[in-house]
Amino acid sequence: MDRCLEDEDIEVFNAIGSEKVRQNAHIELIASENFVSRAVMEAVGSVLTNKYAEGYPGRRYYGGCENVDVVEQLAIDRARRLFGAEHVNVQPHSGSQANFAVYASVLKPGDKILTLSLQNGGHLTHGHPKNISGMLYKAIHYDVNGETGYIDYDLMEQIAKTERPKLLTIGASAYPRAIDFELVAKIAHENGAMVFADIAHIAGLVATGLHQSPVPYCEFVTTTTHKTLRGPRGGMIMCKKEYASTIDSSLFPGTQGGPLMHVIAGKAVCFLEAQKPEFKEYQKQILKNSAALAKKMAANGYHVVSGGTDNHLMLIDLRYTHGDMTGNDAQNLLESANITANKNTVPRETRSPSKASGVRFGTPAVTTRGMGESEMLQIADLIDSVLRNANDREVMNFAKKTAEEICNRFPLPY
Ligand code: DSN
Repeated sequence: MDRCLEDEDIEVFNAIGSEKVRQNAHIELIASENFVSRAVMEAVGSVLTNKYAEGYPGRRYYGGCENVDVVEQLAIDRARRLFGAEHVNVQPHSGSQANFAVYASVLKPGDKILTLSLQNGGHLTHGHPKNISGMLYKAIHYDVNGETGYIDYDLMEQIAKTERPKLLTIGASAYPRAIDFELVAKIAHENGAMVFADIAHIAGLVATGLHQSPVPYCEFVTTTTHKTLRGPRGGMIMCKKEYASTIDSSLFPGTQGGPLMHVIAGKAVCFLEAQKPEFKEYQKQILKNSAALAKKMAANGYHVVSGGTDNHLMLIDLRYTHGDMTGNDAQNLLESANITANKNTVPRETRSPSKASGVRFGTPAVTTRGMGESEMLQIADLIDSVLRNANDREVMNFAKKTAEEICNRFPLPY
């Protein structure tokens, strides 16, 4: 029982070792991924994984919770301070769990929700027909403007007026522009809807004041903690205090059992780190890197959706430059040159989500490694040479070697 991982399970040990090598040797451009600090990693790999703690600090269904109570309360207090939230629940295992707990707290099956669809940059949990949010509730969608790529707030208002949804959801996983949460809340409230902002992607930008915060305007705000926020993989809910007990009981016992206390410890550490001045500098660099990458991609002839980016990510619509290449083809080609990204649907998509016509690039992870604008220019040129020379083995080998060289200059700390 007390053997180390290598002795106990060589297969898992080796897979973890290979993953370490992969993470070190690849340029990570998946917009929703990041590398946690050593302190977060330590907290998540701690003895707290052994503890059951159903309930909330001071109100548990198990004995021996005095230490995990400290940890969870720290996480709650730090998150409240960081985002200026009236109430925080740090127990959601993921963003999807957080989102479902919000829906279940105030909606009945059949209630109407107005959201941005997954295809146009939203998220699976924002009413996709194959997700529980789309099965239980009647999801209707506003959209991004097909020409500009910006959210069409006029359309949102028009639909809110005619359809009178109970909840309006704002937030995205593939939207490169700043969101006007104040305007969205106004549209929702004037039309009898509550408003729910999902800031999973931009939480780090919001926490540091670089993007507008939805917290003052929205009844509910959810986030994951592992994207721009750079914490452990998990979720969180913020809400106005009148919804505090409804949200808490919707999460536990409503939709989850025991919390993952080791992950909550990692969240607490992440919220502490996010209050430091260097975290704001880090977020600023994410934005600079994103702008530099998008600008160079455009200069290299690519169609950057909406003409650029205000945040950590961008979408490239390949149909303008590589008519026959799907997003999936591009993802695979880049992967073979040690550049990790993901295929993505784009506005006015013409292909299925499994093929897609675009790729999404994000800069949180490369910025964590210490890369700056000059590396972004180099990476944009690498991407270009890979996508233009798919069948040229020599170019592909050179691109892979260059990607490895860039990575070697910015090693991960673990
Ligand atoms: N699937 C995540 C993303 O990559 O954006 C969101 O949950």
